[in-house]
Amino acid sequence: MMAQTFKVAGMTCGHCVTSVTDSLSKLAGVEHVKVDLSDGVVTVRSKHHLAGPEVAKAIDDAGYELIAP
Ligand SMILES: [Cu+2]
Repeated sequence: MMAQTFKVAGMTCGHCVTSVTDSLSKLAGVEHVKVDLSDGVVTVRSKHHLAGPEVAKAIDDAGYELIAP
């Protein structure tokens, strides 16, 4: 199990948190997603290292933007 943190732009409310959490939770190996709305930091716990482009796409699909890995 490992944890990675990502900075995400555009999240403003609980709905945004749910959208990003749901999208990232669908990635293979992801076990837990925690979103800190106040600073836009998303922590993902997973069975293996997640590739940046994979994470960026999941966040983009949810309608937000990965601004820093
Ligand atoms: Cu929102």
